[in-house]
Amino acid sequence: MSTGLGFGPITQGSGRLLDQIRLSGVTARGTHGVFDFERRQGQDFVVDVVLHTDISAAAASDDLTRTTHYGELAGTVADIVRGDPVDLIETLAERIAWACLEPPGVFAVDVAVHKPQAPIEETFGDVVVAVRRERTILLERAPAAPVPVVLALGTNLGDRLMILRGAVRDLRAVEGLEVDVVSPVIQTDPVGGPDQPDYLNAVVLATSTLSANDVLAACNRIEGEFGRERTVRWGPRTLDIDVISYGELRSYDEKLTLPHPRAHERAFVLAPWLAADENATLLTASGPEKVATLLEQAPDRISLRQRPELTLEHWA
Ligand code: PH2
Ligand code: MG
Ligand code: MG
Repeated sequence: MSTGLGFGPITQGSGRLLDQIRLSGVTARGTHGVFDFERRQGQDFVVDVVLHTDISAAAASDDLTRTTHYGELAGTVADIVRGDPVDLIETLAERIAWACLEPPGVFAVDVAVHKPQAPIEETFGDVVVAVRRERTILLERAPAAPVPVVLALGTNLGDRLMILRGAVRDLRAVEGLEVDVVSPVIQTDPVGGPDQPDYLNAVVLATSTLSANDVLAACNRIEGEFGRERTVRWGPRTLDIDVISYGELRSYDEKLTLPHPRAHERAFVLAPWLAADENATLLTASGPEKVATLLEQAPDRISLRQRPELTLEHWA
């Protein structure tokens, strides 16, 4: 069995080298292959996996729940090999890679699928397909079933109410995005950034069949249509539409971090969200938290003013 697993170490955004969890030689019978006899008889497939992750929290706490359980990982891999047959070990490798990226702490995965009894009419040692897949690919995948999406809207330049209404209208028109609930509008003091006017904020709850990247692209397009310019970070803006969460997806991508890295501490997001869904929860670094609880701790909650006369719902 080869021990030179993977393609070597990778670095996280900060430049720090990631740790690895390596599992090799997971052997299970599958019926993958192009030829009929392979589909009928089946054969052994052997899989090696390298998870690129950060094990320091698990090591410091000696806590299994803070890492990926290698026994479960092996079971997941073997189940995929024993599962639905495909023609190519390329397809099998990719399927295994997607499954290995599910646990939140896995930044990337290397998967090697060996087919030692492959139908090759020459003497050969082994045949392997090896792939590396990074977490960011999860942002590109259209979901198998519609995914709940939370969007936060903010504006502090121009005719703010008309802008929010226009944004909701345009979100409703996005193909593959179903707007389910539009929150009440609140007025908020600016949080961070330069001296600037008050904001109107609202939250839209939607369901989507788009990939997370496509949801972001739709939001950015609508921002652009309302004349959004990106000059000063946290500066005044005609329209900001942030993707707060996309199902349970966790992403550390700098263009789209999910859930939104500051939503948990921003009353201007949490308050309208809670008004739209009293049971709302947000995935935080320490697991799911009730939005109601987070709101009680949000520093900017004191600056919120209800504006019930500013309605967005049922406005076409
Ligand atoms: N958005 C920001 C920065 N600060 N403050 C309020 N009150 N509302 C916002 O929407 C907001 C902000 C960056 O997106
Ligand atoms: Mg924002
Ligand atoms: Mg934004």
